[in-house]
Amino acid sequence: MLNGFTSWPKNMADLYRKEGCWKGETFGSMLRERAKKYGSRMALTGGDRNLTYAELDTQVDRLAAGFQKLGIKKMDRVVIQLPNIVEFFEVCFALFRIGALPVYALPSHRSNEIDYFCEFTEAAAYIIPDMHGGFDYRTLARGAQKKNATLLNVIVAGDSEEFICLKSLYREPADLVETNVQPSDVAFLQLSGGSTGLSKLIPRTHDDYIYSLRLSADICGINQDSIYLAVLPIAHNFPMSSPGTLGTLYGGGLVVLSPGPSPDEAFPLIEKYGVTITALVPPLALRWLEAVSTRNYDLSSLQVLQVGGAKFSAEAARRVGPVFQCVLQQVFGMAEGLVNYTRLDDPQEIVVNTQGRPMSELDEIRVVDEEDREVALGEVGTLLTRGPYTICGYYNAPAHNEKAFTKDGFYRTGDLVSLNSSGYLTVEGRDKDQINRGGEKIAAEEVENHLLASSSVHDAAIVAMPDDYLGERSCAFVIPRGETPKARELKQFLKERGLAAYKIPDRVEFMEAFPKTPLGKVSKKALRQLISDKLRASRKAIHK
Ligand code: J2J
Repeated sequence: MLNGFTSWPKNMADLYRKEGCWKGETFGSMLRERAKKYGSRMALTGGDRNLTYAELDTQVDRLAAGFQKLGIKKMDRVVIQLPNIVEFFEVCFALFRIGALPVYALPSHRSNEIDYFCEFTEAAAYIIPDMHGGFDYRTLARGAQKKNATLLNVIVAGDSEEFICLKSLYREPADLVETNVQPSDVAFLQLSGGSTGLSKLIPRTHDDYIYSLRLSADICGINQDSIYLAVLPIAHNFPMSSPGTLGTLYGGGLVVLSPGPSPDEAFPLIEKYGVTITALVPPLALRWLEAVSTRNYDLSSLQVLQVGGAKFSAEAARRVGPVFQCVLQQVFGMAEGLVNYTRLDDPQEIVVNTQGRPMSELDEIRVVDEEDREVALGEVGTLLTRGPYTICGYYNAPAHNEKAFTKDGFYRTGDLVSLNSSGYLTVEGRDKDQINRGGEKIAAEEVENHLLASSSVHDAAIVAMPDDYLGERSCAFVIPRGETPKARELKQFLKERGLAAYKIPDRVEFMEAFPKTPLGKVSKKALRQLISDKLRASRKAIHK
């Protein structure tokens, strides 16, 4: 068992097995079975690479043997930071097969995040592309290796320079030494959006994650004829599991990898492969809605367009069906577990106005007030949840877990929701200190701590400001120390500290003192009000 992992209480685990949620599968065995069943059918296509189920299975054995040769063992953590390429799946399944744990970094992460993941997980390896999006990932590897003695292996998909070349690792399938991987073992560490300090890590087991894939594939109508286009970064939980790439592979469909999310990259792939389902965050859905009329691609194969990760406005939701001639599915999920879907045959008003209902009958949800008392049906409250695929604790974070979970094991999502009489949830806001920048989550405290490291900052508070396109952007309120710095200097300061670009505040406002709550804490509510009033006033001035 992995140290720092909180497993389900025995009575709950027994229940989930008895109810048939956890069927005792592992990712390694799942791929082996799919290869037997679907052998010559295409599993993955991306760039200039295609793999059938049988080929993927063999490649995975070959690479798993190579990882073993390098000394990577069961329970070792391996930070993976790869773009949407076929190698991502070879790497993940090879690690699953030997029981090592991928830690899913995103391509947008920089030294601030990567150094932390490597250090916190005591990673044995870090796997990167050479260059992607004009950025050289080998520079991150050099920094991470300097700071982390345990990081013995840096593996590069591409030109490896002084590091290990991924291609050189593939051995004979027969070289693989069978590892005893249990369905109840942790399979990987996913990242949380975070609200306090750095992202917490989320341990997901084979049992619980595969259950979520099975349910997702069923609810989203995935079968052998499904063709899923991955446009969001594939390491993120939404395009990975709801049903995402892994749910599609679970169901025997084809996964098509788009190098990026723009209509000019994705639309040709939809036409070429006859894509049936894809997943977007709201700002991308808006961009695609605008792009359809000015592009000349046949998108008629599309049956389901999923939107999730952040609140999708009802007005935009109404446009999806008519513009794409397909079904909209709203998805409200979280890497910690719980996923809600609108169902494919739900009436239009449910699909447009709600974010769906939990996927499992064994998901327990409570909508509560500040004292954890359940609110009346239809009232807004904080969402708490517990269930067969929702974690019972973050990895190695006992103090944080005390706050993030109730005594009886419910996860505090930090989302403000209302529940209707048919069990559907509508997301009404948030009571966690986080900014949701079009699906990308920013923990305010993390960025505030970086700003406080500047000699020109006395105090800092980061809040969300409304934005037509992204839904929210971030605004940093800063009390300067001494002479007021320029906003651009502070942004540059954060960039130099290695912060991922999406975390750098979109706007900086200077002030002499922060508004306070009656208890004397900084009132973020007042700050949010202040910036949204200011934006509204400046918009009015422009329109005069
Ligand atoms: C409003 N807020 C939403 C929605 C997520 C499927 C889909 C999304 C994620 C994801 C995921 C929202 N409307 N439709 O993992 O499997 C906000 C909530 C939630 C947080 C989780 C999946 N869908 N959110 O976005 O771990 O605040 O997962 O708690 O990145 O995103 O973020 P994350």
